[in-house]
Amino acid sequence: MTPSVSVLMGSSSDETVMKMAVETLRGLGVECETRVLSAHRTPDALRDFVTEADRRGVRVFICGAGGAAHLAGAVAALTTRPVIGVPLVSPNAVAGGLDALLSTVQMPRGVPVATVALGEAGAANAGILAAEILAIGNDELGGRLRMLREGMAAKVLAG
Ligand code: RP5
Repeated sequence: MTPSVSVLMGSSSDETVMKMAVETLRGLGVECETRVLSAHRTPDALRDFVTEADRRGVRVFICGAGGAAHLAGAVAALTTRPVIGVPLVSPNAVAGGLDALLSTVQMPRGVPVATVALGEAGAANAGILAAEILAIGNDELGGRLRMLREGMAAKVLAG
């Protein structure tokens, strides 16, 4: 069966952070697949994968990349499915990842990327946001998202 979400990352060195998106999705019962593909190093393979994933019925793309982080933008150029961009802090990051944040968020009008926070918090939120998109018209998933929120609130209030 085609997973609902493709989680892409620009390098295997992004895996530790991007697994937060995967774990969040799986925790919510959302099927996903992961691939390492780069806008710069493997442009042809990226185009082939996104075109095929779109055809298979993947509904949301999550893309994590650092530095000149063009992965999410390149994917958004190839599909009209929602694309969520996770800016990552690469080893040679400028200003703590501001380079990746701006590269991901500053898309031209007409080709949006929903950009989340940097790093692990962003990767987890990308998983939640993808689930929220899929929960439109899926009450069961919506219920699991509400439970996640209630669990967070209970933890805060318990001190
Ligand atoms: C980006 O450059 C990747 O997404 C990664 O965050 C960063 C460094 O990649 P490697 O040189 O470790 O492969 O393209």
